[in-house]
Amino acid sequence: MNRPYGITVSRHIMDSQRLHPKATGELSGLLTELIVAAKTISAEVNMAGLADILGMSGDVNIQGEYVQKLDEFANTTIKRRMANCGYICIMASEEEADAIPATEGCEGKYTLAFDPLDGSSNIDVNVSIGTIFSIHRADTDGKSAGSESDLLQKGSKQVAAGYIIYGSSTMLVYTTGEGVHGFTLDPSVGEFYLSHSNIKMPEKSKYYSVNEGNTRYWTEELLQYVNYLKDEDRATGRPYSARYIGSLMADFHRNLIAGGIFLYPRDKKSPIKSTGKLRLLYEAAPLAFIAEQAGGRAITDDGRDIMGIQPTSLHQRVPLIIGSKHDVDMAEKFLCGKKKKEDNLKG
Ligand code: AHM
Ligand code: MG
Repeated sequence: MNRPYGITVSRHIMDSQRLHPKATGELSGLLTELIVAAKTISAEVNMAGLADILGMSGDVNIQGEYVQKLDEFANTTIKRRMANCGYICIMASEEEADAIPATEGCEGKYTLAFDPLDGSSNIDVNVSIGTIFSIHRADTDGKSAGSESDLLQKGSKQVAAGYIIYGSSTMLVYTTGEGVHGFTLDPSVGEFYLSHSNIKMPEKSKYYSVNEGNTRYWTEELLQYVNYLKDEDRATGRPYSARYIGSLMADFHRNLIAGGIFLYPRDKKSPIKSTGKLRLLYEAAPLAFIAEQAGGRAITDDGRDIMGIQPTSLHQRVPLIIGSKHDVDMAEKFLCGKKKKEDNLKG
């Protein structure tokens, strides 16, 4: 078969590093190690229907959810590889209660927060799922152990973030603050090739993604906004179409490429969701970095910039409104009480 591929992800990372003469190569090394872990997980996810790894492991994680076997596999794969890689001092995983220190003697200057397999409730039904990561620089000299406070940094201080989506193909999407780049895995050679250079999210979209089963638990402002999206107004491209898969990677990735707004607001369904469902460190902040680098925006349902939130705990949850800039701007107007559905009907 003719494979007209060009740039591998390793070359892309090295080329970006060369633009920074003072770079030590440690961030490149870290990303390279993470990509190896991702390829291992990708291979396992692709085999999931055949090997005996579908279903529950029998354990319950820190969030009180049942752990799927593939969750456990992904968590262990990343944890083991990164603890010994020499580039990070401390990690946090969505699946673990406490921070995970690097192996003694292997400490580096970065921290890593990761969701090993987001959307894992979809594993058994073959829906796209993914690994999300967020990298900060620690306050240590790179030779000593990191502490939890090194992990509790604002999204605006991230040095890199990305995700690997295990879908119809496996894709890596990452940013180091110089645009967002996407790579597709050729499983036959085990290499990620640049397939989506400098991704830009369409500024305005025609899709919204939200779990409408929770409507009765929403605020009036949110209800008004979603009803506004469903009203007919050809001039502003409404009604919007609904697209909700219930797997953040699948919903976010579609919106990144095709445009759209994703909402997981706080709701009154359960006390756990009184501050939203998604986690700041493992989901909201890294995706906010990617969205902003692609020209999009990410806020909470009371209009705070996700990137500006100071985390106070490893598993903190936040309401997340993320996607095409114009759509997030409009959502903000409704949610912050500056716009009502009636205003719109007047023009
Ligand atoms: P997880 O981290 O336990 O997998 O949960 C996060 C997932 C996201 O992938 C998705 O956007 C959301 O939960 C869906 O939640 P809901 O089923 O409440 O709509
Ligand atoms: Mg998750």
